Amino acid sequence: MYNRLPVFGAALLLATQATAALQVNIEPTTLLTNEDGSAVTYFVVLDQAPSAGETVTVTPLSGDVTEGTVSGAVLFTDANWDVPQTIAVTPGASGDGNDGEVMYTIVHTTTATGGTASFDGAPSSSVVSATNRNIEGINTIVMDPASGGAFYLTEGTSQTVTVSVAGFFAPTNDISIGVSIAGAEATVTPATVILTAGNSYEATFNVTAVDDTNIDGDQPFTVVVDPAVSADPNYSGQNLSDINGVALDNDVAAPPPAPAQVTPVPTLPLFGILALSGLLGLFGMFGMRKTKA
Ligand SMILES: [Ca+2]
Ligand SMILES: [Ca+2]
Ligand SMILES: [Ca+2]
Ligand SMILES: [Ca+2]
Repeated sequence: MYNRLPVFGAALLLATQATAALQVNIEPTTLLTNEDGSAVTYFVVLDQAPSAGETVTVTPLSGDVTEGTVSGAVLFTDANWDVPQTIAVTPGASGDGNDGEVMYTIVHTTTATGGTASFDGAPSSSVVSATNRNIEGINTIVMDPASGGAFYLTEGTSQTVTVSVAGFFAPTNDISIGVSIAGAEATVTPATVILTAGNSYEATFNVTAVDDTNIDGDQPFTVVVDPAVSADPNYSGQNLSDINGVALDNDVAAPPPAPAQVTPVPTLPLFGILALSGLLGLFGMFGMRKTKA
C-alpha cells in the first residue's frame, strides 16, 4: 500500500539533506488540529540505511500533552529504513475553557542498538510545530482533518474533509465556503461547501490528487479555503487556514527498449542449400569433363 513512499522518502532526503550526515527526516512539519476533532498524522523516515543488524527507534515527545498527544515510537532497520512510518497526533479535547489557538512542538529522540548503532543520537530534520484550536465559548467553523500527512495523496487517491460549526451558538443563516486548488496537481469537489440547518451545519468536500501521466516527482499543492459567506455576523468572514498537500507521483520511467531480437540461424535450410550447391558443383564438374572429352 505504501509503494510510493520509498520515493517520497528519497524526495525528503533530497529536500532536507545533501550531505552524508545521518538524520531522521520529518514531514510535514506543521499541523493544525481542533479540540474534539480527529487526529492528524505526519511521517518519519531515515535518510540512509543503518548498519546491518541495527534497530533504530525514533520516539516522539509532545511539548504539551493537554493540547496534543502522540502515538508511540517507530522502528527502522536496514530493511525498512526508507519506508516512511506514521505518527498520529490526537488533539486535546475541549473542557479547558476558551484558550484560543495553543501552539506546541513535538520533538524526537533517536536511539539505536545492534550493528554499529550508527543512528544512536542522530538528529531530526525538524521539530513538528502543532496548533490546537479552541472551540469553546466562540462561534467558529472547523475542518477535519485540517493538515498533516492525510494530504500526502498518491495520484488518483482522495481525502474527505469535514467542515462543521463548532460554536456554542447555532448559526442563524446558511454558511457558504468556497474551496479551490492552487495549481494543477489536485482537484476539489464540490467547489462550495454549504452548511445549513438541514445538514446540521456539517458538510464535506473531497481533495483528489490528479493522476497524470507525467514523471514529475512529488508535487506540492494548496487547498485554498475562502472566507465564510453568511448573513449571520457571528460566522461571516471567518477564514479557515488553507491546507498544504503533496501529490505523490505514481508514474515511473518506461523500461529501456528490449535488445533487438537476434534471428536464429536457419541451420538446417542453410545446410541444405550448401549441400545442394555442392551437388550442383559436382554435376557441373562432370558436365565440363564430358564436354572436354
Ligand atoms: Ca485547548
Ligand atoms: Ca478550549
Ligand atoms: Ca500518474
Ligand atoms: Ca505524475
